[in-house]
Amino acid sequence: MDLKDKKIVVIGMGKTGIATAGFLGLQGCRVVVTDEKPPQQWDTQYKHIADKKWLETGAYDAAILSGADMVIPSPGIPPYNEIITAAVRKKIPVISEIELAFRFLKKPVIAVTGTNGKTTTVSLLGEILARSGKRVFVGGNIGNPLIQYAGTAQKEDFVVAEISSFQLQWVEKFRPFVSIILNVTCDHINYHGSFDEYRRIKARIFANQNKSDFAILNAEDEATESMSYGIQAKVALFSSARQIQQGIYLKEDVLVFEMFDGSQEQYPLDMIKIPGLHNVENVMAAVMAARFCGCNRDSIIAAITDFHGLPHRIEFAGEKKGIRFYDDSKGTNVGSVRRALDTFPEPVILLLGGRDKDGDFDTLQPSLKKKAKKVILFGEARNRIESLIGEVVPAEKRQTLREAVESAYKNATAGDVILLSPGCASFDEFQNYKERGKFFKEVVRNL
Ligand code: UMA
Ligand code: ADP
Repeated sequence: MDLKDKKIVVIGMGKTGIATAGFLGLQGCRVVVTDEKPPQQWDTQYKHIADKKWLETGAYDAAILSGADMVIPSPGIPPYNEIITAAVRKKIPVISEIELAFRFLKKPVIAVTGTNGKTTTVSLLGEILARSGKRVFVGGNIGNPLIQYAGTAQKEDFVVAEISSFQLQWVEKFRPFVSIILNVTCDHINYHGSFDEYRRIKARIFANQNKSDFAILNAEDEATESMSYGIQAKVALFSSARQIQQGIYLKEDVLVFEMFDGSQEQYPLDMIKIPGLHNVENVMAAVMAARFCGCNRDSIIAAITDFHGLPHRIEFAGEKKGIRFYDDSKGTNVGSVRRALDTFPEPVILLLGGRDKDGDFDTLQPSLKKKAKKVILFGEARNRIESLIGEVVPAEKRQTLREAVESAYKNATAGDVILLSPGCASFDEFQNYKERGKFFKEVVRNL
């Protein structure tokens, strides 16, 4: 891709936009950047490019497109943004940062998408590849843009990339060697417009693969299972519920991997230290991806055994008077709340709420009925959630997370689990899910 002397418009001056602008500057482009916020509020990294000769700032409207050869929106800019729609109308190419990065990547990409489990799976895959002696870069939606890596010497053997639906919105040639789609449940509807559109965009992860590549899908996920038709790559499925012919499945206390050459491999279930059947699914996907990258069984087992999960994903947060607390602050959609509830046999007091993302809380009713003793609703979304979950379990409303935790504790008896799995974004009360999880743990400590 020859970008020299091209005028490229970059929208959004967060992590992605700044890294993209920096990369383009080094390619000899004229880079024009814009953001809905004033420059004083741009990511602090902006100071590293602010006075470069190749950089200009422009207005946050379609006038910025005059003479532009290409537009690169940051992932957070929705497709209905007026600069993007104007660019599409004027037939100016719009590509995402991962597309740009892909054109410059020299190493095979293992791309992981799905509504839930991406960060856990890419982190685990990174550990497995490293344990198998491979050099690996782990990046993408997990926090470090791929474009940053594309500008380095690229000495690693593999790139493991967490890929969001936002990043897939504007891809053309992006072609992973191994792609994984863990699941697709309701999320980001306000960005994509509908569940069908969200699902359609997610499926782009396979679109450019060919028969030398691998596509890994969840056989038990309604929305992803049917995606396998039309995929050119070799398709391997994973199932936590039934035997399958090509792929991996859970059978009592082993994972059975039926490989493409007709041979079979087994992995002990007790190597998995992270909780819940959903994590067994993440592990199954990671095992197959690792095998396709040439990792051996012993290293895979060793890395999985040593992987104890990430903070804020059903993380044990303490015990008081026989009541156990779990921090699942990263559970920001209904699908993840459902899987968190499935993880516990005990009566659960669930803390649900925050800033709503149009979640389909009505679909939680069966799980609540089965597992929850009580639901404490908090934050901006509390009234809407109350109207959607109905009266399947006793519910109570509190304004803040602190009040919710205190009330849950008053209502609990020994043997109960108090679970923060909010099913919502955190931005009504906190900077992000990490801050919310830390705050939860602090309140628990001080009870
Ligand atoms: N902005 C606009 N107009 C808009 C929206 C945003 O100008 O309509 C501006 C903001 O003022 C801000 C900048 O865009 O200055 C932020 O851009 P961004 O939201 O794309 O954020 P980045 O800092 O570039 O971070 C992005 C991902 N953010 C989103 O997808 C929203 C990060 O994922 C990712 O880690 C990072 O790139 C590196 O790849 C975050 C995320 O929440 C963690 N992702 C979603 C998720 O996981 O559910 C998809
Ligand atoms: P993502 O990066 O896709 O947001 P994370 O690994 O950070 O995924 O986990 C986010 C939330 O989803 C957590 O609440 C976690 O417990 C839950 N989760 C993890 N894996 C799965 C899965 N395979 N299916 C459903 N929920 C999951």
